[in-house]
Amino acid sequence: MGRVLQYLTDKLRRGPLHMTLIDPEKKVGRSAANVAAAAVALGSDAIMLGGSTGISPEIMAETVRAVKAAVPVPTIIFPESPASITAAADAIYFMSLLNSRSVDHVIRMQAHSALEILRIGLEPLSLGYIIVAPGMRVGEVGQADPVPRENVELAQSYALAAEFLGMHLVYLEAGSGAPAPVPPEMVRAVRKVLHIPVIVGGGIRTAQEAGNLLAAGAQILVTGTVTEQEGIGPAFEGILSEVRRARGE
Ligand code: 1GP
Repeated sequence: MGRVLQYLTDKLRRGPLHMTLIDPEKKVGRSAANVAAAAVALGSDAIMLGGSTGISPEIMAETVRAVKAAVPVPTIIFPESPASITAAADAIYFMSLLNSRSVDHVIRMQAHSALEILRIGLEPLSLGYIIVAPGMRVGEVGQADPVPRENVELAQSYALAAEFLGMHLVYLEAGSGAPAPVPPEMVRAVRKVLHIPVIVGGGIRTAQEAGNLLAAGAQILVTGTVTEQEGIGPAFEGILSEVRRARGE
C-alpha cells in the first residue's frame, strides 16, 4: 500500500477526516500555504490541490511546494486534466468519472497520464468519482449524467461498481459551489452497501451540513469554496469542529 493511502487508512480507523481543497489558480504559492497551515491547525487532514479550469504544471508545482513546506499532512493533486500533474505532490487522485458520457473522462485521460505518473513516482489513489446533481461546472466539463438527488439506488450502484472494480475510494461530488451538499440520505445508503471509504464534497458550507453528512456516515469531507470566499473564518471553524467532535477529540 502506498504511503498516503496508508496514512488515510490508519487515520480513518480513528474517525472521519477532512480535506481542504485549494485552487492553485486562485491561491498561488505562499497564499495557498497560509490557508493550508490555518486549516491543518484546525484539524484538516490533507490538502487537495486542483480546480475545474486548466492549471499549468508550473503553478501547480510552485503551490504544492509552498504548501508542503508549510504543513506536515499529505498534498494530493485533484486533477482536472493530465496537465496538472507534478512530481512535487505526495499523491494524485487517479480518478475515473464513472457517470460521464465521455470515454475520455472515464478512462482515456487516465491512460494518457499513467506512464508519466509511474515515471515521476507519484502515488496514484484509485478513486471512483460520482457526480450528483446539480454537478455544477465539473458536471458540465466532465460531461456527466449527474445522479438525481433522490435516486439513492443509482448512487449505490455506481459506488458498488467502483468497489467491485477494485478502487480504493469513492467520491460523491455535488460540484464545487453547489447550493446544497449531497443529500445525507444518499450518503447513508451508499455507506450501507460499501466497504471502501466514502468522500463527500461540493456545497458544504455550514457546521450543520457537515454534522448531518458525518451522522450519515461520510468518512471524508472536502471543502473548498467556504475558505475561498471567507478565508479561515467561523464557517470553516464550525465544519472542522464537527469533524473533530465526530472523531471524539
Ligand atoms: C469540489 O467537492 C469539492 O470538487 C469542494 O466543493 O468548493 O463547494 O466546497 P466546494
